[in-house]
Amino acid sequence: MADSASDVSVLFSPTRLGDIALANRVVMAPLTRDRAIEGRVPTPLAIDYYAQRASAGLIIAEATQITPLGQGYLDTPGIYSEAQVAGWKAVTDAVHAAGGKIVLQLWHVGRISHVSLLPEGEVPVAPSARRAKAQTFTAEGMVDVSEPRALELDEIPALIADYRTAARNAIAAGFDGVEVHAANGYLIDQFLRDGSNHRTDAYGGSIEHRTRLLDEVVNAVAEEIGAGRTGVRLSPVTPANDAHDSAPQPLFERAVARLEAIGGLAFIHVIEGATGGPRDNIAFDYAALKAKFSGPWIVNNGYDKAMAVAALTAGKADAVAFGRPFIANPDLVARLRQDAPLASFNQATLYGGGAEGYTDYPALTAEAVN
Ligand code: 8OZ
Repeated sequence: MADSASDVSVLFSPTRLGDIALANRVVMAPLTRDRAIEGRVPTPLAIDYYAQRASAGLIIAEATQITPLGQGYLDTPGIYSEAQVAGWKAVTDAVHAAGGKIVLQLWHVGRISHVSLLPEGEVPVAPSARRAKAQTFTAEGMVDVSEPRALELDEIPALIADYRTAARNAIAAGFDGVEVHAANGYLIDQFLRDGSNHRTDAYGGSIEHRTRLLDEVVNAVAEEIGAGRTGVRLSPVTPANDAHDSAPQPLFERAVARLEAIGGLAFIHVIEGATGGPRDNIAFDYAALKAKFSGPWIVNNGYDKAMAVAALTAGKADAVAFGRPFIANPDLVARLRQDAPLASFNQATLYGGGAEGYTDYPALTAEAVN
């Protein structure tokens, strides 16, 4: 019989997510911080910010747009220019020097954008020309998102090519892999759901059609950089950004089955419940979802140490992603290990600004960071 100490140790035991070896099961979830002020290049402060958090088994770096048209918030970073690749290279070098692993979250916001954030004359693109009931953060503060236009069928190959190029750029920038952002009501999620996808072509209508873009994007990325370096984030029942679907259980089971068929993906990362909110907003059978996939499974949303240990011990997950706890606790792994108190973050410095509320949250002690 395992005693309680060895039960807890599961959280700090090594594992592999595809080609990526992790020192522990504590993953840093992607966190948008809106500090990429110059050329949508990660701020130089991001070098320290991520290096401070390198004791995570894996860092999933913040959502990063694959193309200028994929941006939906002020000052989020990209991975489509040489300057962005160079900026990210400094980040990955610092994380690796500190002994960590880091993947990049590849992001296209689709309709969750505003014309002021896009290249001159462009409007947001989406599966269908239906505006989301959602707001975004611009130079003028929070505003309603703009009316999108529907992507033409013949634009989809170029969109998939943008994901492929972004994945190649991420590897050139030294990342250990990528996470395709297919969650939280952004472009791929907009295609998945019948609340936002009203297309009548091969990318809309049936579940088979609505899961096609996800499948093609992840296939392209996996082909480009290797399936073992490619992960995917899903959020089956989140209402974030006006995401909704009439039948999420069969939809996401089919989505995961298609990802399984690609073979050898590094991981699937599932947000359980409402992103950053209640875990039980809509009933959903996560075990049935996990049963469709033979690879590593990361769970997320409101986990504490006891919940994380319970999920790992019960075989419900291979790793647990913590988002908000990492903001004010750069040494979260050490704090969890020691049952030390967790600091809370300042909401006012979450998005935008400089070092304050970003790189100035202290570790418990200099030694404890390891
Ligand atoms: C918070 C603010 C802006 C964007 C997500 C990338 O929800 C985000 C995001 C979160 O996935």
